[in-house]
Amino acid sequence: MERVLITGAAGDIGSRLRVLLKPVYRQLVVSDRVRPADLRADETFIATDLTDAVAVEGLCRGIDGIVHLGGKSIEGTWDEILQSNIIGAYNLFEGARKAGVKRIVFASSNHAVGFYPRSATIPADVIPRPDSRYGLSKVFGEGLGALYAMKHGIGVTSLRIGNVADAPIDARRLAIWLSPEDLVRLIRIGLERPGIVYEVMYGVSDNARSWYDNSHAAALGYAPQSRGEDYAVQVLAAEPKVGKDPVAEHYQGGTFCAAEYSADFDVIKKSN
Ligand code: 15L
Repeated sequence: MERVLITGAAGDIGSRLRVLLKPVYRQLVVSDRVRPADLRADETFIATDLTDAVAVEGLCRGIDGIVHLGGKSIEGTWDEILQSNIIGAYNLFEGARKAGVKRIVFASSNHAVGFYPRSATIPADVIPRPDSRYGLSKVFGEGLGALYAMKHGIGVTSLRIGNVADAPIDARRLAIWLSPEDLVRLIRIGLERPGIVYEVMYGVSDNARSWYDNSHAAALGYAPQSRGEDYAVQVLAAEPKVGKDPVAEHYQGGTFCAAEYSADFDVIKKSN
């Protein structure tokens, strides 16, 4: 892996990875629709709109591996999600195929499986239960990954990322927190580990309260070094005690599940 591309490089995770992956890959190319405000002189930046298939194909030319973060990273209208995360992701995989890219790490999300209850511990091969149009677009991206891996031989890894931050920010994130350094460990497996065809891993640190069975990631060599539990006392002390939404509290996806919710929760929750 010499020439690695990060899409969505101006976002929060992208900005962190621009710094953390710079010493790892000799030629790091960073891309987004808009130039990151803090772009340094030694960074190679190419402005690209993911909905522009021709431009995306050009962006992929000469690239060995891609970390695809680009698109919308929260819930949006159908048209926003369609343009950024469905058409955008399709253009990215198709551009990568045409350019002969060897590896892609796709930033999926916990929201691809957000409608599992917090009482469950789910493995990587669980049936998707997206909790939003955003989560649905991540299921689509995972599907693209499997298709382009099996049909075109690109080594693809989907990371169902929890929440990337310096520390867990609330009780829910104690279960799904991912430190930036552990994210780099996962990305390096996806880009560098020999023999990757198509893999799904949960993007979480070593969290005692995790809702995920990440044994598949461990088998691929993932050994997280950050522990969510180290922050539990202060996070739980700051957690509001009242006024919580029962749907958000029941499911792993939290408020993404509760937004626009119109089912009969008492009936639905009995099914799982
Ligand atoms: C995500 O997928 C989002 O990109 C991020 O903004 C957070 O909302 C995160 O999930 C989360 O669930 O905390």
